[in-house]
Amino acid sequence: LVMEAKLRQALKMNQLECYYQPQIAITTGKIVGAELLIRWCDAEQGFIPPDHFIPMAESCGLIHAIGHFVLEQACTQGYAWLVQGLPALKLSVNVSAHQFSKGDLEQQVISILQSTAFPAHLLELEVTESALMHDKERVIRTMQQLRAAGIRLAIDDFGTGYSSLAYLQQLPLDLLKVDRSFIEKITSNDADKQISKAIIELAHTLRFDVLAEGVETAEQLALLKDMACDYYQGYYYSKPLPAEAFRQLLLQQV
Ligand code: G
Ligand code: G
Ligand code: MN
Ligand code: NA
Repeated sequence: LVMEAKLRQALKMNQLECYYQPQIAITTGKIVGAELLIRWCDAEQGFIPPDHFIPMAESCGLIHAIGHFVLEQACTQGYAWLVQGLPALKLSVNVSAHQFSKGDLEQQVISILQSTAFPAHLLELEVTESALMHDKERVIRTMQQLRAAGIRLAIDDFGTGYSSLAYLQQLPLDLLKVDRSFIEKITSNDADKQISKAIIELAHTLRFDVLAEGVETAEQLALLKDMACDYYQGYYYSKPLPAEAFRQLLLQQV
């Protein structure tokens, strides 16, 4: 409860900050976008990892306010960078299952896009496989509405859930993100290598782009390139960065 009050306060006092992890096109080596990852730095407790406070925020309902904050941050920052003349970048926001099933996500996102003037096609929502497993009819409808508004959709942590291929085929997805657990052992474990390869082929068969998460070495990247993976993110290129550091990194490549 103390933690919940603190988180509420942190949100109000602007002590939550979004970091940006570059997403890179494998063929060109260029940054094409970034995933926003929230950070909470508390004056007394120091850095509190999202793995810790996101589940808490989900159970107490604060996730809706936090989710709104991150979406607004993405669109505001994205628009500011466009106005500054930086190359158009896709910004990816993690959307919790709770936000996804509440029923007003589409309206919320559309209203933020309108008030910030950020182009819908540069915003991507990342939803985990498990978030899509509940009310499938409704999930499909929500996704179709978001898609109709021009927003991109990605499936996060792919390979760890239980999506059937029949279901996956019905989802209006743009991007499939291969879970970091497969990439981690892609060069040392043949099963993980074959699974990654199969996921990449599956994505392409369904006409989705595919991104590998958690790439940490040149060897992993080389293998992914051979497998025709489209994009990657990971410490090999950059860890998540504060907005200004990310902007500096972008400026180096233009
Ligand atoms: O950078 P990393 O430690 O940040 O993130 C840990 C976990 O927290 C990841 O599973 C990530 O999806 C989740 N996370 C980070 N930022 C957000 C956010 O803005 N919203 C939600 N729902 N989850 C987030
Ligand atoms: O669950 P989700 O994919 O949204 O969150 C991504 C998580 O992975 C974040 O905690 C992020 O900081 C972390 N991450 C990003 N790149 C790497 C990497 O190369 N290695 C490891 N170990 N973690 C990473
Ligand atoms: Mn993610
Ligand atoms: Na992930």
